[in-house]
Formats: sequence, C-alpha cells, structure tokens
Amino acid sequence: METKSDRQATYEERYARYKEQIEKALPFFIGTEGASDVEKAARYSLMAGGKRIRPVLFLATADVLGRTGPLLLPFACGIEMIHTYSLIHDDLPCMDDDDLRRGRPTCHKVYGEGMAVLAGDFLLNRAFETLLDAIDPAFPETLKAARLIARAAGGSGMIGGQAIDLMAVHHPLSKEELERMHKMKTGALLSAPVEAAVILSGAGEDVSSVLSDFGKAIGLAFQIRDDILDATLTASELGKSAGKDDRDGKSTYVTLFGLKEAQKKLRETIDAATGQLLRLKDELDVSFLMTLTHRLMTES
Ligand code: GRG
Repeated sequence: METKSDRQATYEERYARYKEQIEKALPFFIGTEGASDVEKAARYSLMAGGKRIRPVLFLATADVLGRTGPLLLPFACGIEMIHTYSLIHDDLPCMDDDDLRRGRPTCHKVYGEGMAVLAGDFLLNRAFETLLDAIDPAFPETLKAARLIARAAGGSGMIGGQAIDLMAVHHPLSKEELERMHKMKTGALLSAPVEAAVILSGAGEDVSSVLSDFGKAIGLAFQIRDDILDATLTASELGKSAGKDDRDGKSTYVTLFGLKEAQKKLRETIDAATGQLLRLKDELDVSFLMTLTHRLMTES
C-alpha cells in the first residue's frame, strides 16, 4: 500500500525508489552462485544500468491499483531480463550489429559472439524460471500475467517484430507495415508490464481496458522517440551508436515521415496515452504515470 510519503514524493524520487528496488532484486533473481563465462556475460549486460522503464512501469501501475506484495519483484525482474536478452541479441553482427550499449561495449564485443548468444539465452531462460517460480496455483492471475508476458516476448510480439525488422533492411516498409512492426517489436514489451500489473491487481474491466490502451500508446511513443533520438543525438548522448537507421537503409518514423512529422506523431501518441490516464484521474492517482509519459517527449 502507498504510504503518505510515497504520495508526497516527487516523480524523480519515486522513479529512483522503483529503480533501486529493481537494481537490488536483479542480482538475486539472476543468481550469484555461478562464475561461468556465460553467467558473467549475462550479468555484465543485465547490471550495466539502463533506465529499467519496463519494470518501473510494472511497479508504478501496480502501485496505482494498490497491488503490493512479494510477487511483484519476480515479475518486474523477469520482464527486465527478457528485455536485456533482446538487447544482447539485437546488438549481434547478424542482427543490428552494434558496438555500444548502455554506454559500454556490447556483450559480444567483450565476451565474443557465441557467448553473447548464450548470455541472451541464459537471461531468457532465467526470466521464465523466475516467472514460473512466482506462479501461485491459488492465485490464477499469476499464470495469466506470466502467459501475457510470454506472448509479448514471442512470435506475435517482440520476436515477430524483430523478424519483420530483419527482413526490412534495405527493403522499405509502408507506413502501415512500420507501425505494425513497432507495435510488435518494441510496443509489446512496453505494454506488457502495464497489462500484467493490471491482471495481478484484479482491476475491473473498465480500468483494465483504459490502462491497456495507455500501455499500447506508450509502447508506440517509445519507439517513435527512439527513431527521433537515433536521427538527432550523438552516440555519447545516446549511450549506443547513433545514425544507424539511416546507415542501414532502415525505414523509421523519421525516414518515412520526416523529422517534423515524426515529432508531431510522437506528440499525438503521447496525447493518446495521457488521454487514457485522464479518464482515470478521478478514481486513481495516475500522476506518476502521467509525468513518465510526458518525459518521453523531453528526455533522451
Ligand atoms: C533480438 C528477439 C530480439 C529482439 C530485439 C527490442 C528489440 C528487439 C531490439 C532493440 C532495438 C531498439 C534499439 C529498439 C528501440 C526501442 C528500444 C527497445 C530501445 C532500448 O530500450 P531502452 O531505451 O534501453 O529501454 P535501456 O538500456 O534503458 O534498458
């Protein structure tokens, strides 16, 4: 349950508090016992920082809905492990071929390609081990939430979107195809934390559908923003390579729509996300999610 001091905390304090919980819990769930190369490589990428926005979205949505308890952190950390595996694999030479991630050399640059493939596999398996351990037969919502996360990460979500992305190098996508790809590749794993928290909170149908639409909009906004940042920031500002989309002949919101139109689309998508939150503001404290959404427009 939220305490008075939680409600009075600034956005930054609350984000820092969620992040700290996640940073403390991740080493526990990834396991500290093994010192094999694959475990070191997995830990190198998992503990390299990152915004932790997916587990923060999960914990914040749970907070909004009054869900607390020990089952939250396994879900939050499982989601972050899946995300980190996807980054390790995405950075491989056979995929997006990147040298820099989270401000440091990518996993395969430090541990070699084979070990980076295995580190990603290790994190994905550990994520599902963590989610399975959190399933409580007396509380079927735990199974439902875990299944939702699995779907979001799989062929009709992130992996499916990545496959479309891979086929699209030097083959321009239409605007509709681009949107579909991003909803799957990036959007699915950003809306899943919101939707999983809603399931675990047992929220009613109305709240559930509003927050689900919020999650989908924030997922899309995140990708449009990523395309804009790739085109406008330097590598040191990004903590990863910049200008790669253009170099690789990739269709992005900037290459298909132009920078100005992409910025307009980001604004509209953020408005759609905040519009959903506004529908809940009389019954729930959505201020943290509201600020997080607005910051997508202004922060890199
Ligand atoms: C390899 C199966 C597989 C999937 C990869 C998500 C993804 C699919 C690739 C990442 C490509 C990319 C840069 C997409 C743009 C949006 C995005 C997911 C950015 C990285 O996420 P952040 O900004 O990163 O949350 P941090 O480091 O803060 O966690």
